[in-house]
Amino acid sequence: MLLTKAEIEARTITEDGQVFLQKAAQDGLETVWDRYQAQKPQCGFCELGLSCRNCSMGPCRIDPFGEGPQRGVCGADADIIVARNLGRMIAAGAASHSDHGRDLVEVLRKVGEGHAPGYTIRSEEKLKKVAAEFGIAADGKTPADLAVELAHAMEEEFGTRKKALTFLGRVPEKRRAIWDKLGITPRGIDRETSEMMHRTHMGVDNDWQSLLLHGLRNALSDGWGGSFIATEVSDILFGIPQPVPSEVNLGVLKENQVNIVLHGHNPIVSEMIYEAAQDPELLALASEKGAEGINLAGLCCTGNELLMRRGIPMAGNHLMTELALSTGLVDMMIVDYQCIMPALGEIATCYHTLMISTSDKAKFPHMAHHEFHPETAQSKARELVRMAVENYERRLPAKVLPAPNTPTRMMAGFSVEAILGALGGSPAPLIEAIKSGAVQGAVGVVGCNNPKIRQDFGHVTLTRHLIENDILVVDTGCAAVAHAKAGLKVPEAAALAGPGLQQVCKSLGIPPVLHMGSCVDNVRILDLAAALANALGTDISDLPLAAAAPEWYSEKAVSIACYAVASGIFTVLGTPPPIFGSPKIVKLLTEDIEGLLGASFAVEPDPEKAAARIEQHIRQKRKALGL
Ligand code: SF4
Ligand code: MSK
Repeated sequence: MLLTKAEIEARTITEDGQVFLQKAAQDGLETVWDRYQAQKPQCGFCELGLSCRNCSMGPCRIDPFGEGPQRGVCGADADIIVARNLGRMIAAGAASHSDHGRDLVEVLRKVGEGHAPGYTIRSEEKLKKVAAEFGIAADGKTPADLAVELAHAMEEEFGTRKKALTFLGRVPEKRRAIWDKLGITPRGIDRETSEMMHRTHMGVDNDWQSLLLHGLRNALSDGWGGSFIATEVSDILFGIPQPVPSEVNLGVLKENQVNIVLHGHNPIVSEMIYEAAQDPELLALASEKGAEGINLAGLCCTGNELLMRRGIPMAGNHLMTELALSTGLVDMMIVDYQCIMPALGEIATCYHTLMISTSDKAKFPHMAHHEFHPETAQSKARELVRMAVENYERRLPAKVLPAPNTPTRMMAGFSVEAILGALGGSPAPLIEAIKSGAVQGAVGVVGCNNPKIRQDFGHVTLTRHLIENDILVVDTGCAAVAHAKAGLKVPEAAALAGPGLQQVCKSLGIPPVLHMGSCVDNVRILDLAAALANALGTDISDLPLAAAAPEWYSEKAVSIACYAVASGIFTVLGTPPPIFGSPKIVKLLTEDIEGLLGASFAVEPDPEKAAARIEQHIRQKRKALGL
């Protein structure tokens, strides 16, 4: 059934999204927005965090109006149930990021052992730096030897034999002292997740405050552990990102080229596909089939990883993944894991698109499974690119609709190293700009899309307000892609910023919104915040910084938000987390936690109001610093 203009505009602010929502409807597809409508009204108990199915005496639910049951069969009250549910969300998010990190460590080890043809060490500089942090001397060792030693040391981080994770060496002393005092210093990465699952089993930790504290520790094991390892090892294997121009929106899919779309999170597969797509033999085959080249395009965080290092254009963010297929131009979509809707395979059956899953731990209906392993990834990537090229001539002309809008230009690649490089090698110029007030502060605007929010509206509205008020925005994930589509990631966008930020951006030739990568790369923001605090001899919570996730949906985002707050960064969420069934927990997380951590959460669905709250927070922090 066709959608009205009003229905379409309520779903997304993006031009390409609006066109392809109608195309999808014409082709009879059911999209994420349709399925969301069909689910309404969603369960009120679950929205409030008041339902529990942790054991088979249940499922149980607590009546938020106080009329029905106030305890589950085991006796758990609303506070315990909400805290346990939140804890399990954090554990799932931390596990996802950290397992992604572990997969990269495995490749690092196999590269060192000579068992991963096609992969290499692209940044010996970072390999040596990180090895030194782990106490491994580089003298007289080959990069291969060092890679094996570092991989073994990192594997230890996942276990239980440590008092504190190694990357905590980058955390300001004052912050470490806070964590020690609260007993939330993360030990082993897997240990904290495993302990959370244990604590939330029936009859273990039944103190909601103790559960929440462990939630913070679990999230810190992600931020300063699993995700940190994922980002650093990706840089070692695939290179440290540097500023790179690119393009975004569905217009990056080319009518006259073989289009391969890469979706998911881990660059292990997509980097090999990138190499294979340069193969002269496969390019010649594409030409034989009538295509003018092999065009790679990214979706979600795998796309962001390739964009940051290779400048590969982005087709879109989370809510565009189904609509990308409706162009009829995707010859192959290759997925790894996380944020890949199980609906995608079935949608692709309406077109000629070949859908390929690649991870032993992520299989999907209606997708062909081609498992990637470091030993065979190079040949597997060539096989898949060949299949995509051969599929080009099977396009169904009646189903093809190229995007009517031209791709929007953008700039990405702002790793911490690239930002410090642009500043002349040290954070001092940024600190000076903050002291002078040219830059009032910095905010990480991160996270997903969610069909409960008009696509990209939350991100773009919030960010426009912030830069207008001289607040530098750094971003990752789907938020970064939203900003890019809105044209905020080109140096000319400095004209949209306040006078101080505009001046700084113009003198450095950078946009006012800096792309720092994928979701695991939120640790680049932590790393930069810690570097600024260390340079000033203070704590992260003293700095005029904030974070926001206006359209978050995933459990990973819950873990990210928790490690941001635990690291001292005030964090505003656009969609409410399932905690409102416990007024005590809401009060702790939005008010009382400030006294413990120097940072708190806020929930504000209206992005203009969220901007006002963040601006007020930044003013307060500046005042406290005497600025
Ligand atoms: Fe019900 Fe308690 Fe079992 Fe949860 S753990 S399902 S509240 S009995
Ligand atoms: S988590 S930011 S939906 S990809 Fe990377 Fe997934 Fe996007 Fe959230």
